[in-house]
Amino acid sequence: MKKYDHLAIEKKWQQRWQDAGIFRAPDVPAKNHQYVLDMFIYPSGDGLHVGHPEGETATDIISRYLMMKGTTVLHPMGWDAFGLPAENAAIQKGIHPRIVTEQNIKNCKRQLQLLGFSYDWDREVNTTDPKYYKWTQWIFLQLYKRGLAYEQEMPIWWCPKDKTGLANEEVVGGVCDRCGTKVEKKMLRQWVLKITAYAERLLAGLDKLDWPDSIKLLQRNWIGKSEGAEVVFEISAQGRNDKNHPITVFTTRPDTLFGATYLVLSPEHPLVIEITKPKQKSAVEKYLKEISSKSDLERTALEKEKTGVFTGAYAVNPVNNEKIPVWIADYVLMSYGTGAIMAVPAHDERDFAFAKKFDLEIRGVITPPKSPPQLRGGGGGVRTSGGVAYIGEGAMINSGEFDGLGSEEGRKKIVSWLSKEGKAIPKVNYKLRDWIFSRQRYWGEPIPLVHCEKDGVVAVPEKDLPVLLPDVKKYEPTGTGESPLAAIDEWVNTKCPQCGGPAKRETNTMPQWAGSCWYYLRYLDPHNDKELAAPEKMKAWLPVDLYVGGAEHAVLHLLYARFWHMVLFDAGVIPPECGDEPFMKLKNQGLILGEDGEKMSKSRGNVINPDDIIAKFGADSLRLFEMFMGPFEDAKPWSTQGIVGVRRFLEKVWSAKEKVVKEKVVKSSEMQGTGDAHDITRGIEEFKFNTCVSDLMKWVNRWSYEKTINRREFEMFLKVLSPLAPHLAEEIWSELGHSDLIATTEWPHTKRWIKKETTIAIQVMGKLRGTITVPTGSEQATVESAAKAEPNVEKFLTNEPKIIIFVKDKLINFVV
Ligand code: ANZ
Repeated sequence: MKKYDHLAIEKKWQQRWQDAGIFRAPDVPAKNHQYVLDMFIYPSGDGLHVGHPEGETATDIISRYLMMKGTTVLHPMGWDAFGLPAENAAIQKGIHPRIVTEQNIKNCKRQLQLLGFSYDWDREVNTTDPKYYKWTQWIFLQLYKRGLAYEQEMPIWWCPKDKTGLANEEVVGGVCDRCGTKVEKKMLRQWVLKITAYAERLLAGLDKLDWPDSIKLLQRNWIGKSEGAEVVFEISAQGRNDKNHPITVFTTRPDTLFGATYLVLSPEHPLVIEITKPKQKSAVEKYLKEISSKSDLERTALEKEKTGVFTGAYAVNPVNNEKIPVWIADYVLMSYGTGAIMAVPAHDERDFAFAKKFDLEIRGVITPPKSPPQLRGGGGGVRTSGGVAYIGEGAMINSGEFDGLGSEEGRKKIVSWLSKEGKAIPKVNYKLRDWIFSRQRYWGEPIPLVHCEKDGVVAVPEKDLPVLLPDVKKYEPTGTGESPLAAIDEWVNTKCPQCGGPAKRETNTMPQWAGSCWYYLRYLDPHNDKELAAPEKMKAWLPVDLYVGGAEHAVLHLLYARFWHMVLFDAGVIPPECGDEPFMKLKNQGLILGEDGEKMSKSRGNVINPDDIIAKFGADSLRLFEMFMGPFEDAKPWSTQGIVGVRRFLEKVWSAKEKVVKEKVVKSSEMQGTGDAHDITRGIEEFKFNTCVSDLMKWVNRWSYEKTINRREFEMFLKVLSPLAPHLAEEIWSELGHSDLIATTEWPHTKRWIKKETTIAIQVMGKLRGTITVPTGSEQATVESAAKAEPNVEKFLTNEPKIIIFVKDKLINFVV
């Protein structure tokens, strides 16, 4: 027997697939088609580690399976190549980021190709290619023309290490999501995209998507829709020089208005200085200084010790005309609602902690329903006389004529009553903020705008796109809030496209997320230089049927891409037939951890390089093991011992072919393998690849007890093995004498396998004494022991039988 030479086999079939062009997708497919997409890869200098190909293996299995089922599949790959790491490497090594990027792409592509993935490489895209980013810039102009891109001087998050501004989504727990450095607030001129204009659609659209609930929830919370009301409190003039000041608060609980015992302004609220009484002035100023360095997260944490200061002013509660004190506290943010709140300590946890600390009145106005709390929703705490706020809903008390009403009805009635006097309006707020879109770095798409002394901001005409990223001598960020592009006078100074007068180019670049917002459109028509993609090609393939990638993109890429898609849809660039959602079904792979159970990272030294694994065990072993490690969505540690077991399984498949015989012809319904193939088919469709692998293993183990393997069953096995371990399957398929590629054969017709059973007569001395039902084809030993145990038979078998007559599937006769 030849040895299983994985290196030779894998190289050979990768070449054959490429030569035959079997993974090339047509521009306009037949009716039955699927767009299967991986989140494209950031080509890092370290290449891929074994964690990367997990999602890619899954989409490859699905694509190959669908192809064999007769579906036309589009399965492309490309490179998300702008961004900081290439630029940082360029700074360190003194090599142009373009060269670094090219090298990295070459290496990552080589690694992907070693795994035998079924990509249509003719459609490869690279976000840093001017032919690609021309269209990224073009899309920016569509946003700009639709009033969805605006310029603003605003305080933004600034990473002092990366020396660039960040989007809110890129700041996690007060640190830069990329490098872990504590971020700072900085006033900067910014380009901002009005994603908030799409908040409601981004929220509503989630309902039609087949995405993991966890990701939908993250997006819902990030968009953060709150329904409530704005209520006006009046600060009445007290002294001679005082004016009346209306203060508007946002509340989601107008049903608690009678329990509002003080107001709180955010320290940044414009009225703070005006309303503060002379006596409190110095205390207030001191407080404002103290909190200026804190992040929103630190300020609003529930468990945080509350701080604040009294202004000396009083406001009038519009429901009962009571005078209540106005405080300043940092747990109220200027960036949300109106920057002012009515505090209801009896029913809000932060207000409760604050009132306890500063000895303010706590007045309960909602009583918990008597029925079990799970039927009512809401908080489920205890009454206010205890140690906590009751945050749930219930019946209104201490609320004048509203007493007895339920929270929901009470809210409506109070708002409608106050609105007649112009003191309240219903209001919906979103947590979502506009997308800060400029970066003060080099390696990104130039924003295609110029600043003209006369005409102001002017869009670069479409015919002049792309605005090429010029070569610079120094990539280092300046740290001044300007990108390194600002230092190239001959690039910056240009003519205004409108008046021809002197103008300066915008020097900020786009964030890394720009190119990845629309790459799935470009795959449909990657070489088109007239438009981003031809409408008939978009109509043919969109939306993406299956999207696979990491869950870490939940509120970044997956939200941004949906936003751009909706804008392009509204602008008529994406035809109406395609729908306004880009990705219908989403699956997230779990992280593959190092052997030590920690996240793989260079600094921990636990990174496993796929090159080494492929050289030693083969791509098929790696693919199969990635799938066998555990449920697709779960995090799971790498195990080199585990891959040895998978390799052993493939060796068994390799030697099983020696037992294959042609003679026995069996109907597929009579083969147990038909049932295994059925289970494996289901496993693939349900993303349960780990059970697919164990079903394949069980199948092969069964053969170890047989002298021969039926050829028909073996070929069925090879076909269902082929999406998972395609190289080995092709090799054995051709050794069996086939001249076609197994990847292009038809997927077997499978059925749930039901074991057949037969009833057998049991005789003692030729007389019928009973019957038993056994699996069809059972051997004498099995039937004999079962028959002897039958009660009625046992009676007559006083002695050990001298002779046993056995006719398979018919009878057994004991002669005593
Ligand atoms: C009174 C009240 C009583 C409130 C009660 C809650 C419970 P969401 O759901 O997150 O939108 N709030 C409003 N603006 C704020 C700001 N700028 N900074 C901090 N807190 C703010 O939360 C809305 C609630 O958060 C509002 O409703 C307000 O407190 C507070 F029993 O008003 B509530």
